[in-house]
Amino acid sequence: MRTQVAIIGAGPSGLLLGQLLHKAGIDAVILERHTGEYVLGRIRAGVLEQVCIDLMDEAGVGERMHREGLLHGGFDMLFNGERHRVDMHRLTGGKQVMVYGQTELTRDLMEARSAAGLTTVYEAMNVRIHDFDTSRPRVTYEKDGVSHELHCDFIAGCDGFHGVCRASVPRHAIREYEKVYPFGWLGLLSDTPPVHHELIYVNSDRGFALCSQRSKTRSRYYLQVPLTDKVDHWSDEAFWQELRLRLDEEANDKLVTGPSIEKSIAPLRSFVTEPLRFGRLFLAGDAGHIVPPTGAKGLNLAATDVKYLCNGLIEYYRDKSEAGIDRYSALALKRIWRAERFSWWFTQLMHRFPDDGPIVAKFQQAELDYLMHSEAGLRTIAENYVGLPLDFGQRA
Ligand code: RFL
Ligand code: PHB
Repeated sequence: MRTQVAIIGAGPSGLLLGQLLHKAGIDAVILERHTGEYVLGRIRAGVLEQVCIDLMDEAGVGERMHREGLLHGGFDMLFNGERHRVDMHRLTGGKQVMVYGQTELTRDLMEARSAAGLTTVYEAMNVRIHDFDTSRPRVTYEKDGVSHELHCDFIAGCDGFHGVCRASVPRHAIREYEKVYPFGWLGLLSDTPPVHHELIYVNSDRGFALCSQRSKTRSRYYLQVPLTDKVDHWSDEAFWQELRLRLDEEANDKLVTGPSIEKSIAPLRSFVTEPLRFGRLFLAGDAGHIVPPTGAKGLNLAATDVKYLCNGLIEYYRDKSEAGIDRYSALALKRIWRAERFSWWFTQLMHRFPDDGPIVAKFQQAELDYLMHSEAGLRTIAENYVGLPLDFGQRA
């Protein structure tokens, strides 16, 4: 088989890239290790920035998102028993974010891909990438026990943090930066109405909590937990009890509890790979970087990587110019480091770290108190949360 771009991974990065390339008349094949149902079963991101919303529109798959997504113009911060609202809409000159689950976004992209008759090979096993330091890269894989070879011009590594693409790069050619946090997030999804119409980020003496949502009838809550905790040891009852202890009276009065439909623990990590291009191989999304979820940036960064990469590939095929693909790594990394910085800062501001004493909790409360009463402080949070424009830092 032959294609122009071989995309490894059918998560949001791979599917969005496939769709944008298709719109530009560029042929791509996607190879995915798991089944489509498995990919859709992973409960992950919930908040889309405007640039991500725009990219879904550009890919021609925004219709259901606009119908079902919930636009949010602000969120609450709860600390020291008090609630403060960050009015993103006012602070950023009218910008908003959209609550629309990664599962739904992935489903829309998958359906558009199959409606257009484009090739995605699910359950592609033992995917290996070859010769990406030449002009004739190849990908080999097995499907139903049969070996296949895919010839291509480029390989897009959209295969997430544990994928094969980054792992195939010679160690001397790559630099990795990493910080692992000493706690995880225990997430619970339930068919109960959200406790509040916007998100609530909570810094409490018992640790961080987040009240999020997927729709007006589906809630997503998170609790900071020690890394040693196991999800099986958390009954739904224990989860709700602990959440109540981290919320204020107003939220506790409104909280509706119910059985979980999903419960899992995610570790928190900051991670960046430099560069993101190795000859004819490009890394995009979680394959190249990870952020802790506190700033809701992971999926959004994946989408903007894909946009930069797609622009470069279009320039290559349409204008016969390599300038765009040559720029990809540096351009994407600039945006990535800004989001990494924000996510790390917001994480250390909102969580209890095991080695920090009571003085650090006081520092956090003083910083939060300052930020919530300073126009500049509020704006810096709002501006980063809604997402910096694609060309931020490049304008005169
Ligand atoms: P994915 O989603 O991991 O998809 C990679 C795909 O590649 C496949 N794969 C392979 N296929 C073939 N061969 C191999 N050898 C392969 N190895 C792997 C995998 O099966 C998979 O299908 O990466 P992608 O596409 O780059 O997307 C990234 C996002 O999923 C991620 O950044 C976000 O979910 C992060 N995230 C959030 N991001 C936001 O923007 N806003 C949020 O509110 C938000 N909340 C979150 C999050 C992530 C979380 N977890 C669990 C990590 C909340 C949580 C709890
Ligand atoms: C989510 O709804 O899953 C979510 C929302 C905001 C975050 C992280 C996760 O910062």
